[in-house]
Amino acid sequence: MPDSNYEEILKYYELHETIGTGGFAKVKLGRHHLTGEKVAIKIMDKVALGDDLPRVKTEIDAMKNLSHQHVCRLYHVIETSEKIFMILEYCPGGDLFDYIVSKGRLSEEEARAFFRQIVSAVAYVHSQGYAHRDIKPENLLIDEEHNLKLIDFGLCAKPKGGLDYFLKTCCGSPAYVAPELIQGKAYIGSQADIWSMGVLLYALLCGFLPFDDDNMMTVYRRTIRGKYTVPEWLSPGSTLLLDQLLQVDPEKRITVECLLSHPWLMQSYSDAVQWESECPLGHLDEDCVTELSVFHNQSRESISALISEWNYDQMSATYFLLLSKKVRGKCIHLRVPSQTGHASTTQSANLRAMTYEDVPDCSDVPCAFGSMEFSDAASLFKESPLEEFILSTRRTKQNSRHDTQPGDMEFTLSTPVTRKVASKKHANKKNVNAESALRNERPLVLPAPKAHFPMNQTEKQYIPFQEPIFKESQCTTVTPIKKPETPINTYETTANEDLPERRCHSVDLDLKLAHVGSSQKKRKAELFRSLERGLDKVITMLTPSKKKRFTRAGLRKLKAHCNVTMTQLLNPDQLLNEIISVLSKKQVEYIKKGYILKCQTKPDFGKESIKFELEVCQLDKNEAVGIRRQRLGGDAWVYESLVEDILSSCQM
Ligand code: 6BB
Repeated sequence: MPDSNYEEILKYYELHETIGTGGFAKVKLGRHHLTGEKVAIKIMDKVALGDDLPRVKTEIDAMKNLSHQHVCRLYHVIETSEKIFMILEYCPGGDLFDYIVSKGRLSEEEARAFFRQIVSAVAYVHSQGYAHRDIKPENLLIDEEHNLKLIDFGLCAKPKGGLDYFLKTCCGSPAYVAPELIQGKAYIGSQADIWSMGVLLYALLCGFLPFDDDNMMTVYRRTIRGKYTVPEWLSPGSTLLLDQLLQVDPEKRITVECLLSHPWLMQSYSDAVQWESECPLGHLDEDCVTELSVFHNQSRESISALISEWNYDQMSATYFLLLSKKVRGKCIHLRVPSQTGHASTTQSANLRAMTYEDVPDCSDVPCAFGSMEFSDAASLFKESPLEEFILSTRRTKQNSRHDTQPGDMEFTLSTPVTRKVASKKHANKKNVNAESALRNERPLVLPAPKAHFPMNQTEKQYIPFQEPIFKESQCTTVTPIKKPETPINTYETTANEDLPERRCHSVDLDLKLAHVGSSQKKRKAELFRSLERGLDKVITMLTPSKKKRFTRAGLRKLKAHCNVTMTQLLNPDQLLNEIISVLSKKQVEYIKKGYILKCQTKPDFGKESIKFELEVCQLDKNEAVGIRRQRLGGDAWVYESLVEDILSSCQM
């Protein structure tokens, strides 16, 4: 196993900026030397992972087995003495949650187009014997072609006897979790996924969640009751489908098979949802094999044999990335080492620092390496000390998730437990009163501690959810409860179990965070009002630009995007100075790189540090300057509030 962490990854990839953080991983933009293709690099520190290491193994094992047009592709796994790197498909559209927020809610047509892809992905995952168990908009990414890709298989389960076998580990994100899991019953993984898909469809069509509240206990109670409001804009067809998905009794819930040709999903489509893989691993693409065999000067047979080992090494990555280029109509010539200054699939590393901006394009337009897209601010600067500083932020124990052994007694929550819903601005005010719209748009800031469900000896299943078990006066999240005196079966004790002292500490921390949550709610209302008065928000999604465009002054020219706020100002320096003065007033640390400000809040006790980027840019079709914003780390909700606070404080 290689000792040097970053040296190993740099043999094969350029590393750029962080594009997201989640739980115990950070995700960076990367570029594969040989193909010039962009990739997402998920980086995990083994020591920091601790007990969560099995979760990473679960995710890697599942992703190696899954090959589908709507499942994020795993290309390469690199393990060093300290780190695990997962090199994954790049999805420049970001996640579906942010997309819903940017639009308020989706039209029925757009929701249908997305939901068909979700059904396709989930049907495929189920057909391979897996239940995902954490389906939510944050785990669906949007690729270059505006297609969805399912991510985060760390909580997935593959019951040995097949998907019809019962599972016991209760996991997922509170707002999306099925009632039978909350009740502590043994459950069928595929049925639980269908419930989460119901919550997700509701979020797409409504812009808020069906079972929601500031208090997680209330969320659970509402979920178990299964009653939700039906906004007047929902069509009878959508209402019926939601009813079929959100059936409290899992046996009455619609199955994925029925969904494939459901009338709602068939509306305006002539075919049932296509769930089979369009890219099964068994078949090798002739052209990609030829290119690799020419490149390595080896026979097609030996290259085919090497690829077919599917070691998730440089050979697998190069093959997958070539195939992806071919599918997108780009040329698939590999760059020889002398062109790249980097290692080939077989040669050792040459770590000469070189970016794709340094080298000429490989050929004509379709195969140009030099083009960078909107989200590639990365190429403008390398890793900063600030970044490393943020890297060292504490990973809370409450956020930990781990392996899913059938019979585990723990209730393991998805991390970070962030309830994120759409802007009030977009809610239908006729039907959703201001209070509830505002309440619904408030995300959950609290990471929940694990709760231990007592087991019923005779029934050999968890005792159903009982209110007295959870004392609301004690917590706003699920309070860890006492375990039964006598362990019922061998599954009960897990390596990860928290000591009582530790659990108390977790609750304590959660309560502190709970206050952050409720004050944020009030601030959010204020901020939205002031923002709506003062700012004109651009909510059109950006079409990825093929060329990096700058004005003379080094200002980037960007297209309208949901993350770009327009101003009335014409002078970028004036706007930059204004933002800097507001950041200083608000005690937000920043590093300035041209017109980009890499910002982070000071890590406070009990509060996560929020890391983000603000960039003064020029709008494509406008002389006015704007501000692009991007969250790089920390809670999405706190980030939204903070940035809106900053922007509304700027004189512009
Ligand atoms: C991934 C990705 C792939 O990201 C925060 C967590 C792939 C992310 C991406 C992006 C925005 C712009 C450009 C690329 C596999 N697992 C996780 C991944 C996790 C983050 C998603 C966004 N929310 N491309 N991108 F997200």
